[in-house]
Amino acid sequence: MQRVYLGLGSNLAEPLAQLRGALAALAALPHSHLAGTSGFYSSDPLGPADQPRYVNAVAALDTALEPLQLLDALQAIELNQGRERKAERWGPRTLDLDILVFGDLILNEPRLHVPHYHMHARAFVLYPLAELAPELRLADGRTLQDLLLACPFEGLERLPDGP
Ligand code: A4P
Ligand code: MG
Repeated sequence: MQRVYLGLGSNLAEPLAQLRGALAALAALPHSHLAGTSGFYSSDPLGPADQPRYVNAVAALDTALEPLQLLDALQAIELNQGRERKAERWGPRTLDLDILVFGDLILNEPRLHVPHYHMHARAFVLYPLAELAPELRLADGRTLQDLLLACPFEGLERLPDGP
């Protein structure tokens, strides 16, 4: 079993329901155990501004799946929840599931970069992650606490409604 942290994001078609649906699907993954879920956070869109605010969360998953098997499973969940992949970078989506951290692994394959290449500077990833793993150290040696110090909470709102 490897401890994996997953980023969840949605800004279309009832984001809270999208995240709850995704958590139920993660809990049902084979050879895996959903070990924890952060609260839900609202933030302004990063990227094109003409799209709704996002709701984000982080989940801890213990899994015996291989990294690419897990990616396939996550993409199947995204599609099942109406995700359409469009050419526009960082455009709106019903559900985005990102592998943030996969044990101590560093992967740079065409389909999978781990740790996730943009997580280091994103408040909507780092603050929910800190709820689950405040002592986390990335494979490159950087600690989550150091990343948080460089990443203001500004613009992020922890929602009263959680998982
Ligand atoms: N891929 C590579 N590494 C990974 C990984 N660690 N986890 C590949 C998941 N996928 C990974 O992803 C494109 C390809 O990345 C996949 O086919 C996979 O093989 P995608 O989900 O189809 O496209 P995307 O999500 O639009 O691209 P990208 O660059 O991953 O976008 P991000 O970084 O996920 O950003 N603003 C707020 N406030 N909150 C958000 O959650 N999210 C985005 C999307 C933009 N703005 C946001 C938010
Ligand atoms: Mg993605």
